[in-house]
Amino acid sequence: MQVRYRASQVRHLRRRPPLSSIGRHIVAELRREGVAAVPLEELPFASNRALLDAMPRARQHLDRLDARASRTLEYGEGFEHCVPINPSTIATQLPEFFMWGLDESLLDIVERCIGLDVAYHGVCIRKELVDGKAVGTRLWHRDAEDLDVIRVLVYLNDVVDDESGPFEYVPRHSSPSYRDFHGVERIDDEQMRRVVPEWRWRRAKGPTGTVVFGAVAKLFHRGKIPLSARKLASFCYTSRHPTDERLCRSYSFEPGIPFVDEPLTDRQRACLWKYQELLPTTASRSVQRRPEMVSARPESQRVFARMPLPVRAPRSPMVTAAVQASFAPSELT
Ligand SMILES: O=C(O)CCC(=O)C(=O)O
Repeated sequence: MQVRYRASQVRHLRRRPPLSSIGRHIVAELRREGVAAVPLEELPFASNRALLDAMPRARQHLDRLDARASRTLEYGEGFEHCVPINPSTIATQLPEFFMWGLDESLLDIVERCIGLDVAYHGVCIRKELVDGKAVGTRLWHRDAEDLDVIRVLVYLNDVVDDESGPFEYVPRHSSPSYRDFHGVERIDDEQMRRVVPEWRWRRAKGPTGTVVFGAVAKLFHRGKIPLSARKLASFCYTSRHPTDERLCRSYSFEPGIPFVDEPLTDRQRACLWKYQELLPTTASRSVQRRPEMVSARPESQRVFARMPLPVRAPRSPMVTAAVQASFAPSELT
């Protein structure tokens, strides 16, 4: 698998999109540190204005949500620490968020990081519950949808201190592997301290509009337990042949796709991966209504439950050697 993935990255080298200087900076930081945090206004993205205009509306939506929102959740499990806005609501009332994730300049950066054509799994807009619980993505983990997973977080409120629950991570150069935890599946702070001293942990803080790029399959990270209701938009990307399709689907924007009534370029459509067929046709666009829970896929084909993050199987020495022997085929290798 790894060898085939690397070979595809090598073939993709010729097609790498060019980057702006800030794009090059982000890619370099992801390679070095695994995380890059930049203010939204420093990103030369055509859709920034629309996103900024939509932010107050998103915050209002989130303010109205409480723990009862989980009863009408369009996602599966994995939301015990937060309440999200449903994908169909985003598609119809906050499409600027979904479309920002498809901005061609953002896709260029993500494509350079992954080194392959990318699949966009959508955006999750959510608010943390202030309950002090170490659950879900508040535990230390590496994302396992694919060999490379890029998450782009946009803070919708100030996250300038530890109490606001910043994205916390162990930088790539110090990041352990699952094997270092000897089979422990619930990696809380105490477990992490045993393997990586706390002074090596980093926190991505910043005011409203801070954009955090994370190579989240390559480093241990978590959302620090907040003392206030942090609000966040989280965008997710993998290759188009992810290692764990079920995990990709469990937390995806799939229920929102039938309501995306926006013009898309061929590249943007292709980034929707296996969901392109769910886009409304021109004829059906005007009759789409926001439902509480709808997907064009039959129930039997939908997989909602977010699976526990699998512990990655140790690589065989032969595969490791083959991968190390090859030259770096992607920006993050
Ligand atoms: O909430 C955060 O800051 C981290 C989110 C996270 O770890 C994830 O989505 O995998």
